[in-house]
Amino acid sequence: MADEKTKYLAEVARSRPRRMKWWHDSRFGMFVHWGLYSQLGRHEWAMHLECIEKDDYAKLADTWRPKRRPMRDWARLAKKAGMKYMVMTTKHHEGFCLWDTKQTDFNAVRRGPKRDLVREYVEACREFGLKIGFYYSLMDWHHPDGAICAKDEAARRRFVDFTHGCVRELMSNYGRIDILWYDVSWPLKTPEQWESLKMNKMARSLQPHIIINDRSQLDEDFSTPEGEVKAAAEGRGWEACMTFNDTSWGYMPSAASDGVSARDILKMLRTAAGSQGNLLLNIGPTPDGSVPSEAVEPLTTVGKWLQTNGEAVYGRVDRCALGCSACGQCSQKSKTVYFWCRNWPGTELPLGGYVTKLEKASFLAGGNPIKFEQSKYRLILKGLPRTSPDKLAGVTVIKLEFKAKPKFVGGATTMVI
Ligand code: JFZ
Repeated sequence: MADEKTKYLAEVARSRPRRMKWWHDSRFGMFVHWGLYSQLGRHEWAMHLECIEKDDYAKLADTWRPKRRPMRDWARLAKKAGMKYMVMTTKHHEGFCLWDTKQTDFNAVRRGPKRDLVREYVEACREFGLKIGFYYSLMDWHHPDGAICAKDEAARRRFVDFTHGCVRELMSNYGRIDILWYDVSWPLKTPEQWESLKMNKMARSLQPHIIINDRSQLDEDFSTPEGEVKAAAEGRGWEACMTFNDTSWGYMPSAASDGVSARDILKMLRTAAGSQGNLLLNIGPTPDGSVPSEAVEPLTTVGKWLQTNGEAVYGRVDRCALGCSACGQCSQKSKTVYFWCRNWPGTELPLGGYVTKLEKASFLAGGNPIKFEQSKYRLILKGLPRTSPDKLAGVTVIKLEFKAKPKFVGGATTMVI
């Protein structure tokens, strides 16, 4: 068994660079949390937090009436925002399956919506040229064995068969799927209990190119820091998932006032791009599936910004140096450093620590050249406008083309030592 796992993980690691190239190059995706909880508008954990009885909660399955193909609006906005892929909750902790499943009647075809919402989602992604991810919660508050499976072997057997059955359907019935995004593996404590190895092998046999996250108790392809944009160890793919309101993944009208601006999103995106990570930014559509209002303007603005600054974001990036100025931070591709200036300094911008010869400085948007002086540890950009040229979000990217991949020696202390 240990042998089989080692062999599997080695095989997965071997094919990983080929499978994950598009994902790394994409950098930016849309997460969508949409389910019965959207009708409550009080967080996707409302059933648990508010101790709602299972049968009472299940009534929400009959009152849910999404409008016609709302996923097209999500996909259109994602595309406009410069996002390259989507991940939608096919089943969250509440246990309601958004697809046409044979594993349970608690699904969108049998109950209120009377349609396969996963199929509509997949079609919308394809229509707008976005890669397709399925979020699937292992934890299930509705399934009768979902909790007792930890203590009762017969229940575990049934629940694992149910889980694998769900994953098999999702991997079989919708054509090519690009990402399998598992979540919360409570209450089983080991991948052996979940039979994760068997489950993920099955997923990979049905979708050989698929990328799987790290929440089935096997490390698989990438890490998923949550609530903060934080790099995993070098060489390990990572994707931060973030909400629009710091509170809820599901629709929550009152949380809109804690909103996230285009400028905030660019900060997250810079952190991701600077450390070879991805950003999966969540929207929680309204019960009928409309895009939540707080997401529209910021995402549209970010999309406009990316039209002229995308080069600093998409594609193969290196990990970049930290701390050459308090006016902004960098992303980097080999010999080229992109300095994302958030705190515009006025007509001069000094950058510390780059000791490789700079050949050219320019504004990434528009391409106008910038004059500069370089001494041993300092680079001074000159003749800049008095205010930030970027009127969309006040984030101006300066492209610095060095003679070679730049060497960086951080901080004045290096000169003293
Ligand atoms: C989970 C869910 O409970 C939540 O509702 C949402 O779907 C989110 C994307 O994922 O929450 C988690 C999962 C993992 C961690 C924290 C919250 N974690 O690893 O810190």
